Amino acid sequence: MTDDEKNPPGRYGPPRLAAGAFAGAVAGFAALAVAELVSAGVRPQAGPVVAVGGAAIDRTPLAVKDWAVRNFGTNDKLVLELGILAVLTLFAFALGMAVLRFRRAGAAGVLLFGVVGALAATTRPDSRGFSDALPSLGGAGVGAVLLYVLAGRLEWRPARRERPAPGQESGPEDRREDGPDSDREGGPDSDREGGRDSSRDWDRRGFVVAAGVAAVASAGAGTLGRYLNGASGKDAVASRERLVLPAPGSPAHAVPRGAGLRIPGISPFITPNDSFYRVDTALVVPKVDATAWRLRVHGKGVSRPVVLSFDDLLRRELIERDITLTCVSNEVGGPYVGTARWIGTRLADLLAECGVKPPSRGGPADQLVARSVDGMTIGSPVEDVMDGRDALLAVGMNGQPLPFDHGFPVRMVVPGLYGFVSACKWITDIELTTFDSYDPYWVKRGWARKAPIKTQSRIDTPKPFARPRTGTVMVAGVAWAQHRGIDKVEVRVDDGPWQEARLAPEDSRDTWRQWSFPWQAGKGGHTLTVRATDRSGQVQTDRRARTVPDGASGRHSVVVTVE
Ligand SMILES: Nc1nc2c(c(=O)[nH]1)N[C@H]1C(S)=C(S)[C@@H](COP(=O)(O)O)O[C@H]1N2
Ligand SMILES: [Mo]
Repeated sequence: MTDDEKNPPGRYGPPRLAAGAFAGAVAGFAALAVAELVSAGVRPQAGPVVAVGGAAIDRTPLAVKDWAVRNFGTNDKLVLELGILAVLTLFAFALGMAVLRFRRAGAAGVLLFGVVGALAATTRPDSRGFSDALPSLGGAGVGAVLLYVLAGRLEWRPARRERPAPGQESGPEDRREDGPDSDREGGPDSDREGGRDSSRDWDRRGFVVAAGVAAVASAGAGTLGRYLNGASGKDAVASRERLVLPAPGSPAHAVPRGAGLRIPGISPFITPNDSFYRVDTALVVPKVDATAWRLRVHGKGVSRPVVLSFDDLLRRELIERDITLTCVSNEVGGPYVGTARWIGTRLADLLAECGVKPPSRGGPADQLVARSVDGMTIGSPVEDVMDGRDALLAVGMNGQPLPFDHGFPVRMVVPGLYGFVSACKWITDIELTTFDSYDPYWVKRGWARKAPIKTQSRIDTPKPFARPRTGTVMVAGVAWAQHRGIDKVEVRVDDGPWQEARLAPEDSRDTWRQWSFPWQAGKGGHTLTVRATDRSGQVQTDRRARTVPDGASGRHSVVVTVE
């Protein structure tokens, strides 16, 4: 039997158990709000939800991650954070109910969550040490004390006899605060009223007032923390706003006329920055102040290690190139591919100045490991980076300084390699090493060490399950095989013969190529399939492979009904 059954709660106001759960929720809310406020003084990444989320991302099994990206796309991070909050809410309810019986232990339970958050924050790869524990510990401390105090308002105490009317509210002078185990069963005050035990009661008004004050104060602290965290990157924002990119010494040639087809529904040839796909593990986008940014180049075979500032980098020759970036997590027909006009400095030149030689010329390092400010590690073959392709330390994207989401102030871009083995954002360190001696982040999680981009094509229009009219239907899309180039695209209707599509002019072999196919569509359901052939003669395979470990393969099909 619970206390509530033995002692019917007041006929007016919330039942005691619900009040306990509510107390837990208020304490949990206060803990998160205080953690948010403290993290503004430390750094936003040290907040418990972000830290635990980051730790969860790093530990998520591949299959789950793949499923999350497939189902939630770029909302996967939001879903993760909401999931963490949902779990915390359940635990807060449970602790709040537990505190009715075990006042000290229940309140101390909140501290346990603080320890989990602190551990997650201090063991993140970009952790700055003990200070990262402060938001979690501070938040949990406040949450624990608050829960203890609220639990005091929920303790039984004698009801006031002189006000027998139902619905009475007792003043706080009757409050008893003699600890968790002091519930008295019956006792001298016992009296019964209408068959109900009204000998004991708890301090409803005191509880509601305390919980209300705590909730309002927490909302204030949380809002202030949010605001400060939002403004925390202001040096970085200012450094980006001040930045005027120098004119590239080697500008990109104009995109050839007609490389971007004017067909409704086709992806634009150059993907605008704000619709460029984003894939990374960062729950809080790093805001790096360009004036404080440094890039260190060191490691095996680096006879002249350097540390570069952002100005050093801008003083180098800048080149401008159109390059299509592709994510290894892109499913056949998927959206994680885009083309930008990048401005940056040649990575191979910088490496050569540092004394680096590719393995084919006797260099001892075959892997270049790029590290970001948030602890990401990305490994690329030194051979590919130095083989003459336009491997860039990029500072500009489509005429703008890199957006924060895409790696401000500097990122790598290497034509022909999937992003996870080439495109390190927020880069700060380049280490020359070997594939045998070091596995970077994604490789540790089951992805391939080396991953050149697979020849792929996508139908952008018509959309799946479209209902076009009979007659000429324009089928169109994009095909890519970066650094090899696209030679041919073919379309097949149902089980018919492969028919050559019209290729738009090629911008470069590092970019995708648009194609179109005017289809004489007859009534009924039809399946359209596309395949590309690259300039090395490779025909896009129809063998289906999943994204793990080195990129999806297979052919994109779209089913339509012609009316
Ligand atoms: N620091 C950092 N860089 C990163 C990643 C990351 O998670 N962290 N993800 C990589 C992956 S998997 C891809 S596909 C590209 C995506 O770049 P984008 O977000 O600018 O499109 O960034 C790469 N660089
Ligand atoms: Mo990726």
